Amino acid sequence: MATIEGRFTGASALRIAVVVARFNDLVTAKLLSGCLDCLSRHGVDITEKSKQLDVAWVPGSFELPIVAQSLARSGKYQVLITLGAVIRGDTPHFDVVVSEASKGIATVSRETGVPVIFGVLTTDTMQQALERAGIKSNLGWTYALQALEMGSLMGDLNNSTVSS
Ligand code: INI
Repeated sequence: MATIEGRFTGASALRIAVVVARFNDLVTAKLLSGCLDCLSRHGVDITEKSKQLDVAWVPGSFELPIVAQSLARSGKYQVLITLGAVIRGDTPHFDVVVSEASKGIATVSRETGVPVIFGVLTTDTMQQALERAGIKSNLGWTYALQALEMGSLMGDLNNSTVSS
């Protein structure tokens, strides 16, 4: 029996890209800071001169998939993290933005084989979003952990050979 699971060690060997939406950047900048804190504490170089981490900004969550697709297709990264915040109270087309972002991100991940973490907060109010971006907990930290796990897991799967 093989047990297949990701690890949180070896992060310094991963190349990671984070794509962040500027819309609601009061929230997304906090998600990014939690994300970078987690990556750094697991050994990822997050300095300006880092060769293992790139951060791309897009206008809103709707644009996350196309930029994630370009980065995934570049072949430079083992894992991507997308960060956004869509708030229902302020967004008549909430369902459209969330639907396109979530479907698009899932499609990029499946079609390229590069894991793409869905770090888009979908809340009813700004207060709820802020609570998830640092006032209570910071989900950016969790998304980074999930990225390390999936980067490691997919790396192991891609390198493994099936023997009988
Ligand atoms: N983008 C978001 O990331 N969150 C939102 O809450 C939001 N609202 O409220 O509309 C939002 N809209 C912008 C959208 O993502 C695109 O950037 C825009 O439509 C241009 O394509």
